[in-house]
Amino acid sequence: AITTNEALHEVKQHLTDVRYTHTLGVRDTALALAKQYGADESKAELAAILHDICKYHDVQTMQDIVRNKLHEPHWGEYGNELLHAPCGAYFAEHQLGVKDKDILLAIRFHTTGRAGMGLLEKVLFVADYIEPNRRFPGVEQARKLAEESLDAACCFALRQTMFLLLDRKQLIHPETVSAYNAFYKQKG
Ligand code: DGI
Ligand code: FE
Ligand code: FE
Ligand code: FE
Repeated sequence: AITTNEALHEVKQHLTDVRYTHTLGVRDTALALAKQYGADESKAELAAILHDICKYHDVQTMQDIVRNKLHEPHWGEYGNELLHAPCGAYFAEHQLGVKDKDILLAIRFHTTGRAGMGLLEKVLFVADYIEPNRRFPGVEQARKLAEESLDAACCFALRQTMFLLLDRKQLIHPETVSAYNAFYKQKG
């Protein structure tokens, strides 16, 4: 399996400096959250390092992957921003030999979330949202929530993302809605 150092070396070649700095922030935050909430720290670290590996990959190539390799064209029908998540998981599995299902799921759903997210998925989802280089209104509240409840932080991030998408008149992926509904059903 790929080591964390090999993974860092690999992702650096695919990312801008700013995006690489974000990735290091996600790694540190994912490690802290994994420790706090009892997730596997080495899985959290590798998932975090690799999560945005396809962020700057060619859109046409990624459209081709979600249609013809994953047979899940819906990823490309709700906005190009979503493609890097399932394609990142595909890249990690097929180019880097990552076999761990939890890591692959965490990368795959790091942008939309999904109903019934596992612990590692939640850790990466929240870490991506609150890592120290993130600056947006509400990030401080998200960081506070994450200290008390991983689920509360996930809910908050999903709500804020949907507000943002509505505001920008962008499509909301069904997994984003399902993830939101699942958290709120659970809370009642
Ligand atoms: O890759 P990052 O910037 O670190 O973060 P990310 O993978 O969470 O991507 C965030 C972007 O994805 C942001 O511009 C909002 C967008 N996004 C998240 N959920 C949805 C979405 N875009 C659409 N169209 N629909 C969604 O459901
Ligand atoms: Fe991302
Ligand atoms: Fe995110
Ligand atoms: Fe990210």
